[in-house]
Amino acid sequence: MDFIHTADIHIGAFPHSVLRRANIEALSKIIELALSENVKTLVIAGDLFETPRLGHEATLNVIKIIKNAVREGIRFVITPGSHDLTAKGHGVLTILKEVGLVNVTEAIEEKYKLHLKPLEVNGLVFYGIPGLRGEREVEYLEKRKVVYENYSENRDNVLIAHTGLYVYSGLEISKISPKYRVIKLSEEAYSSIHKHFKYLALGHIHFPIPHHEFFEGKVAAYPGAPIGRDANDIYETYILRTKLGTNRRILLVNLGLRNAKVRALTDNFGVDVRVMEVHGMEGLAEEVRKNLKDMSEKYRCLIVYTGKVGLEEYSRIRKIVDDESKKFNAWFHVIRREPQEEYITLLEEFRSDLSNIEELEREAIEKALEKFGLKIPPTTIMDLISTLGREYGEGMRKVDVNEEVTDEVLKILEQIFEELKK
Ligand SMILES: [Mn+2]
Repeated sequence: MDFIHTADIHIGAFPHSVLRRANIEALSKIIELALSENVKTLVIAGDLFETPRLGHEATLNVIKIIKNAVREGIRFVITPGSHDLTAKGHGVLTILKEVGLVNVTEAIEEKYKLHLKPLEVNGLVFYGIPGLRGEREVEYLEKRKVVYENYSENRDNVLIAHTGLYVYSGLEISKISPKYRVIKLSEEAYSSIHKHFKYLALGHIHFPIPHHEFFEGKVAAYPGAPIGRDANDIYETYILRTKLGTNRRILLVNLGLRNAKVRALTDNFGVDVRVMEVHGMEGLAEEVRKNLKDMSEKYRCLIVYTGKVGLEEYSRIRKIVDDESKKFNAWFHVIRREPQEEYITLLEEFRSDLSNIEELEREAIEKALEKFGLKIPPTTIMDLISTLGREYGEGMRKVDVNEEVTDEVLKILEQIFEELKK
């Protein structure tokens, strides 16, 4: 019994940018790949959408794409990720489910347990753990408080989970990207998962893990994002191609009699990436132009490291890159420091890097909470900050976004007050 495993498509990411259609085109490509392998079950392990930023045009297009795929015989199995739904459980995913275009796995939190409902599609049974606020899903897994309802070992069961779990791959996820917090469950928790499931279909980490093109056994894997949602992901695509000799991908999973066999279906997803370092202003425009010209995919992405230059020089460099990129309709990102060493020495020892904003944010918040003696998880405060900093998506009404933000902020504040009462 075969199925395709993908995740983190993030339709709606990169709004107002050259890349704004790349993610939706990746979904079309994924469907095309599935059909060419004659596989009719498509599992999306969370973050199909970048909800707060998803505009009406993208919504309409995604409905058309999914409708056509369903007509071709594809059946979608989707577990909500942290970016898929609003606080009220609204979102395009709910609409798609209500009109019967996709299947969404169900999970209910009740009496300190997470109850998962089985979802049978094309002879396979899926259970899905969604991405919850404050990473509560990890706690449920670790304490073995996940209930697989109507479980039968005589069927092919697959667990889908949108969460940051440690997966053995020979590479350390935290070294690949310090932005991910990865939790290593106890032996007992892992063996409980493997006792019930031949395959653990993960989502949330945008880097493919294991990054190999074929693997088998009692497997847990991250397919990785086809495109990603920020500059970090675009850079990781470059690293994947140049340092690890592989590519972005989806996974073709075959549940054998005892073990799962997994094959990567790699693709460029229309993205070309170049990285360059600036060593002075002379000849810079030409070098930028050459890099842009050398790229052949539809989406040209250029990442430029300026080194530790002054702000004025940085703006001059940025202006040149901006001007040249416009001529090629290219996406660019200019960073005011040296390239990150850890990507270059991916397999060697090094400490996590503090140049990552989220990591810096977390450290600062942790320190502040400690200083004031507050026992609130730093992730709750980070949730609050990111909710307050939400952008308006294309074609969205500001009042709707404001209302949504207010609702979510109130919910987070409630959580904080609950914690403080303890
Ligand atoms: Mn994601």
